[in-house]
Amino acid sequence: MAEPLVLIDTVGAVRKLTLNRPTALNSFTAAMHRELRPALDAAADDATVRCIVITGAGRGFCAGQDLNDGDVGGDTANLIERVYKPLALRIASMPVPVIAMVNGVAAGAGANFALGCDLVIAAKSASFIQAFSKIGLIPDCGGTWLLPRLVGRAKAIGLAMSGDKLSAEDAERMGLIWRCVDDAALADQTMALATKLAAMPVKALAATRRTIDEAIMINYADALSLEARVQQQMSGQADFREGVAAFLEKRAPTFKDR
Ligand code: T3D
Repeated sequence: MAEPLVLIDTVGAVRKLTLNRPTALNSFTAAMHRELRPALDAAADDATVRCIVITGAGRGFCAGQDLNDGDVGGDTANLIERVYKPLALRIASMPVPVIAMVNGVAAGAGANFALGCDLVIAAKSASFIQAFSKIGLIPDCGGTWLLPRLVGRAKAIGLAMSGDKLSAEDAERMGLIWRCVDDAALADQTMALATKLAAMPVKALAATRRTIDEAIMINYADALSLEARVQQQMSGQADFREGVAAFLEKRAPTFKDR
């Protein structure tokens, strides 16, 4: 039987998805997308999953669209509408935090797929490349939206136009990613972070992502009103009551909402 193109492991409340085409640096094919989307949907629907980690097998994270796959060079708008837009929106709407554990090179749509996750933790030897310009394309998979918001217009345009490789250390310095760690520590530090997030009120963490993303696009007064509305919803959740009770009773909380 053929190897799965997405490996699925569960450790406690953490679901780990590993892109598994290491000989082509885990670049996306139609077949891989056909496994990745259901794997994300299943994680979203599984009440026992409270944090997701996405990584790549072998020496790369993901080299973007597989340039040998049948989809390339055809109806690109259709490919993006059909595949990359739903993928980016799926990540942005996950009910639990999503961590990209970037173990190696992340290029093209692979880089922006990682950057669309809530937290990006990368090995020192990893790198990020907006490879699109080198083949006459523009950043996709959310890149044009994410890059200026993460690093500002000047750096966004520099990265996107040059297509230069950015080391994980520079990516952290620039504010493109959350953390860069020693290669040997990547798996343990990511799992420690994922386990910590999984024990937190994940419904509020997902609402935090949603609200920050929305607040970026509205004015200050509207953002304050948005906070009021979302906070009203959150304060009606069992997790809020549990958090306050645990604080007052000087005990560790047990959060269950999702
Ligand atoms: O219509 C549309 O396609 C629109 C959609 C666009 C979305 C996109 O993502 S566009 C951007 C596509 N990605 C790229 O342009 C990146 C291409 N890859 C590279 O530039 C380099 O591979 C890297 C800089 C990422 C890594 O370089 P290096 O030297 O570490 O590895 P390598 O030797 O180039 O690659 C290793 C193998 O992976 C190699 O195969 P081989 O020769 O050992 O059989 C290489 O061909 C393969 N590979 C890497 N990236 C891709 C790929 N195969 C297919 N597609 C790839 N994107």
